Amino acid sequence: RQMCIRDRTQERRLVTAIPGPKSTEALKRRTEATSGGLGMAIPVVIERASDAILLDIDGNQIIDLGSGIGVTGVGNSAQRVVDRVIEQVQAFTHTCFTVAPYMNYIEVCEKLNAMTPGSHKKKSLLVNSGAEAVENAVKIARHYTKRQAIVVFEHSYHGRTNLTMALTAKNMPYKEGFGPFAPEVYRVPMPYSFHWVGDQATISQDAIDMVTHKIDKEIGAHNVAAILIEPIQGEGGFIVPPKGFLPALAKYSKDNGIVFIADEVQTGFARTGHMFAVEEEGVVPDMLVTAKGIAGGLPLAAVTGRAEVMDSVHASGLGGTYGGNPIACAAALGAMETMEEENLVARARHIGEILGSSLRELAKKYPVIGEVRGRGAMQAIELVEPGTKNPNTAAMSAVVKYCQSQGVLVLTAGTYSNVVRFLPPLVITDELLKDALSVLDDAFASL
Ligand code: PLZ
Repeated sequence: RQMCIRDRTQERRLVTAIPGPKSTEALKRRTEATSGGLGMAIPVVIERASDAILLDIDGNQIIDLGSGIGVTGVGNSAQRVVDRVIEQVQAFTHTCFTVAPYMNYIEVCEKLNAMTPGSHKKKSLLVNSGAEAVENAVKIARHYTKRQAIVVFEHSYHGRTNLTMALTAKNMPYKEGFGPFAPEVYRVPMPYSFHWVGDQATISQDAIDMVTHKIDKEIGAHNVAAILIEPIQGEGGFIVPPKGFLPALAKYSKDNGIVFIADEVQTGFARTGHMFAVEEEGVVPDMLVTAKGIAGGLPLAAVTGRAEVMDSVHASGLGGTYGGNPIACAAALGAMETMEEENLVARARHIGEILGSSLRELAKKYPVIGEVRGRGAMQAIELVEPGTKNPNTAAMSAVVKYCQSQGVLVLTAGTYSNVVRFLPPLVITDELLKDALSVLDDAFASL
């Protein structure tokens, strides 16, 4: 902890403008040295971080409401993660699990098998990124079912590799110019209630009818290997499916021998006030894909699924040099221990209450906020031209920029680029969260 900034308190503190002079200089080198294809949410260079505070090289302390896109739920440089990583890096750094196995890979899989929904026998596979985990889930589902078609949804996001670009909905910036894309991927309607044209009262059933009609008539259910869905869509704009939709999809999958895959890369690990978001409606997926929050910031991802599905692949059909690297596994054990011991599921619900009520208050005051949605510590506001549902990208950019200038980092999202999303570390203090929300209020007042 001394290595971090925990000697300072968790508080927002600005000593220069954002960006300060040192960041401005350093960002010139960024432009010179790094690919222009990379984005940047906030123009500062980070020196240290702890829990929900980022310290930049100019000495500014910024409140982190993004957790590095939903990764540092347990806090940045969380103590149990740091301790276990140091111990592991001194013990050994790499063998490759498929060359010479080690215990902490096995322990992470045991934990995942136990903590994911369903009492059936489960097995896991570890890889490096969310996209790689999604790719492996698709590989395994195809191998198991001996079918090829994959059904995905409007507004979905599953990654940036070739297959996962095909699975992802939004063209710009993710797919533009990067084709051709992988075949046998079929996109079906998503019940996005805020923009749904039909009756809200019957949205869930109407959407299920549309999806199953498309599958039955255009693909053939017997050709579908997997239905893949984020239980709350992340990059798409925190779109929460209406009640009943996920259970109905799971049932349709079961009835038709289709592997039901939940992509919990963004929703996983206590984020939504459940360990996994599918638990809200008691849905038990055949496979569950995790990444981000699994290891407190180290690169790790996993596929956890029914033993008979996961074991259907021939030996050496799955793998990779770094998948389940021992240092990342050590971090995951530290992160999982933190989730349990600090009861981060309950903490996410508590954050959800503060966040939800504050955002709803703001929505009453500022008609530019069209909708507040999400669950637990995963909530967002969709910005519109007042009185309409037309996207207001300009307002989104202005709000984000204002927050940054005051030392609050918020992320954006949305198919229509008009969503401000909140993914705070689950260990953020109430005071820090309330301070950040008061800045957000000022941001809307300044519009
Ligand atoms: N599935 C649901 O949210 C990653 C993307 C950031 P990787 N989302 C953040 C960016 O702009 O690249 C994500 C996700 C869901 C899969 C992924 C992919 O996870 O670890 O980024 O590969």
